[in-house]
Amino acid sequence: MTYDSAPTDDELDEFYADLRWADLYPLWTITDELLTPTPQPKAQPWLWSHKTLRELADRALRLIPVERGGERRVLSLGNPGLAGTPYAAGTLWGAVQCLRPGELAPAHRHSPGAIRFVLEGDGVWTTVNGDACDMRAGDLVLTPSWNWHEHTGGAESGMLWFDGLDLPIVQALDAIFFEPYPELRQPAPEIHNVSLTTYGDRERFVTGAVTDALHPGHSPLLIYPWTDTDARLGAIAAQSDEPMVSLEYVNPLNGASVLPTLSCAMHRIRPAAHTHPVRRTGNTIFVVFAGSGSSVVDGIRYDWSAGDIFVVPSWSAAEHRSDEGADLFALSDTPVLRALGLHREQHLDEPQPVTGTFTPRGA
Ligand code: GTQ
Ligand code: FE2
Repeated sequence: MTYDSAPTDDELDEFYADLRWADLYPLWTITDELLTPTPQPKAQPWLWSHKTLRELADRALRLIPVERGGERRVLSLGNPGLAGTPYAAGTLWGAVQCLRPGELAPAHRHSPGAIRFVLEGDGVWTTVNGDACDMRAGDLVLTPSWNWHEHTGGAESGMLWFDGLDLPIVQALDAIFFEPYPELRQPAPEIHNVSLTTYGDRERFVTGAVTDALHPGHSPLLIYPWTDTDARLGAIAAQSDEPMVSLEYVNPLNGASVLPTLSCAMHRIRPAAHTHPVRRTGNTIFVVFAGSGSSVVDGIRYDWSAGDIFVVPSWSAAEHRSDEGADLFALSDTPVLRALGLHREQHLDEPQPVTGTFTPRGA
């Protein structure tokens, strides 16, 4: 074979056409889109305001029944950068869900794992593999992969909770399975919150630096009541002069993240505090549970208050500030990045210059 160092344009055109015909791509033309110096997530930093979420959830409550097939009254956060996919970030599903009083969201199971963080209200319980977990504002409830689960509405109305799932990860791994339970509901348990009675006296938070250990299983504790989370945050805040104190909800048996794919944390920002900017691999959804403040993400300021939900994509620099103090729930895919040796973190020395402010829909 001789090597032609001066091919003609026609030869090259024909060659590239034949590559396309043969379902082959020449890497040398796409190297810089594929092997970017740093992560370039398609998802953008974004914020959904509580006002808009609440208003549209109320209309869904009025207009849409919950039935087998549709399964859930859920409004999923669709990141505008992801062009029509119902995902909050490339790896994370985030949504708000609501139920009418006395309503049932029928039992099913699926390979994606889910967490629920209650924003407002009271009276709903989620039955997870036979264990009825009561849900009140600030509680975290787990429905791990392949566990049967249904939601039952009590007498109260106006309940709204945040759903987080690893659905996009399981989807990317082509490992989605779904099955409806043969009946609408699992047998009604006589007592509720059995996992809490069983494991509730064990250590179930990691404080300080949030560094989840890895475990392929999920936490056997299925409910983390807000009263405990709040008390623990208060205790560590009293001993710390950091601008923000954090705790991660963990498996009480081994200190691992609550689900193999998802880590859940609660951050308490002190009044008049400003956190140091940091970027890390992996996506995070922040749910503002209490208070108000703002976050600067890649130079844009996102003002937030209770009930707002915002996304910080992988490798975006983020810092938070609050005047009155605030509690931020955070859901991330960190355990996956750690398991695969892809976790990286970079602390920035200086606060980011702010070049603009974000206006959420409906503001
Ligand atoms: O409540 O079971 O947001 O199956 C997405 C899928 C919630 C649920 C979601 C689900 C559920
Ligand atoms: Fe589900």
